[in-house]
Amino acid sequence: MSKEKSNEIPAFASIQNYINGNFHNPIQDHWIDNYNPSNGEIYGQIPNSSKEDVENAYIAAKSAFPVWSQTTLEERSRILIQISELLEANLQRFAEAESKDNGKPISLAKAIDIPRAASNFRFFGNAITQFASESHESVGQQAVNYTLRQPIGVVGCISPWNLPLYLFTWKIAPAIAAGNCVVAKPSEITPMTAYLLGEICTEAGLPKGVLNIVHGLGTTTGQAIIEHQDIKAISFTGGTATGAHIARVAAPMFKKLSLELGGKNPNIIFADCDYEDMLDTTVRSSFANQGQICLCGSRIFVEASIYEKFKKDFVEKIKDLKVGHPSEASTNIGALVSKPHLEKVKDYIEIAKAEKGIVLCGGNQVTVKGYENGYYLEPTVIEVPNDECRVNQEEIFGPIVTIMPFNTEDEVLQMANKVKYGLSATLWTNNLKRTMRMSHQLQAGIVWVNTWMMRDLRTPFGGVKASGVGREGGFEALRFFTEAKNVCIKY
Ligand code: TXE
Repeated sequence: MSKEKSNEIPAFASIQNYINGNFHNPIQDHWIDNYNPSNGEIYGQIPNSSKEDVENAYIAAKSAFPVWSQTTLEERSRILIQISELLEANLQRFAEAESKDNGKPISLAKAIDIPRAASNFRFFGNAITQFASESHESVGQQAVNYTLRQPIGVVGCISPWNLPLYLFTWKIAPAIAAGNCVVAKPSEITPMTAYLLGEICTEAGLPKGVLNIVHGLGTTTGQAIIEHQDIKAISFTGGTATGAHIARVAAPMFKKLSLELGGKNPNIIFADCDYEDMLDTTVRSSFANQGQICLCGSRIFVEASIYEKFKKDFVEKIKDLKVGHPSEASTNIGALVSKPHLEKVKDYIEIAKAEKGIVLCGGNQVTVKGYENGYYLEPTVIEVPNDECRVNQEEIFGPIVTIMPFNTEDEVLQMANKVKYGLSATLWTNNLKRTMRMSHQLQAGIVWVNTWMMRDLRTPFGGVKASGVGREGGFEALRFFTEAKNVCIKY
């Protein structure tokens, strides 16, 4: 295990593609500026990789596949766990890079994002040694059937900016554990930790070409990956519109797809819940990572009998949250990821007002002393007049939540389900029968009861409706990254 490196990301950091175990400039020498959201300054450049770069990544992956797919599970597992350990040993360095690139508080990157990326490698390193397939004896026909789970070949992994390394590795780790070779693209807005991961993989002894990381815009680099005839599966997390586009491009080539898309998740609070626990968790589920998590509970529905009390207590707690520079330990809310995103989120505050929403707290851009050009916004709570207004229907993906009261279980269930998304839902109640009735009827891939974002990596993760198709996590991810083949032998 190597020692933690103390060197910071240089003030001006340019990064390269990681192809066949080496770092390369983009062939066409096209570059994109990388902004630091905490101060609005350009602090580096990243390749805008072309089709040729993606082709080189593909060739490296294809060449590595015959050996990697035949490498023993124990050896693959050992390397994945070694990557995990190196990530842990480099926690500080990775957390600083993530925070600088994304604007998230460093405390969050250190406590959640980077440890979770390390867990992804450790988890799938172990899971692959436990992954089994079924066999069936065809009684009376003197035959036995067994299922092989074979790696697909070269697969594509495309990830977003909100939890950069956490979501990037959530795809890469099961893909390589299952014996595939990968062409991966992180978000062009937050590429830094993916770049650093290349170094770690080399150090861990991952054979050349098993993981190839190309940087660039979705419309150039991402498009070249999804259009590639021989990249047989795509695992994507990002916006719903992009997911629909990928599905259209991939369909004629019969690519296997896993799409984890947007959410507009209900947080349903009944009067019989454990109030203090609910209140603290609701602050987190509303504003963690500046509200830029697809699982955030952005629509809060509160039973009418406790609505006024909740409103007062919640707003009081929100006013205590400190918006500040991501590197300061006391910061609760860091910077939003980019200027265009800040503008989009701010627009929703105006849309809410025009729709007769009442801003109960927040609503303003914040100027942080010394970082005046950073993308900071107050955590904002909007009381909405009805559940059909745009701020209650569209994914904002920022530090904005809506609240409104409800009277009955049926009424809130209807409102909760009346959006195009169906990723997650949170339910606060101590009534067992209601818990079961509601959990079974909520249109969501994940239902949390009396908690939020508690994750066990063995469980299936994904959404319904416009929140996507397919499931990640546990053996579901290993099933996605393998083809099932049935062998029938007559004896
Ligand atoms: O996502 P995009 P953006 C939501 C959120 C946000 C919106 C847009 O509402 O405001 O999506 O965010 C790559 N072919 N979520 O613009 O564009 C792109 O380069 C192949 C929810 O960042 O979907 C990046 O690597 N790839 C979400 C990735 O797709 C393409 C997290 C995601 O970018 C591509 C982030 C193309 N044609 C945003 N176009 C969640 N569910 O967690 C783009 N990409």
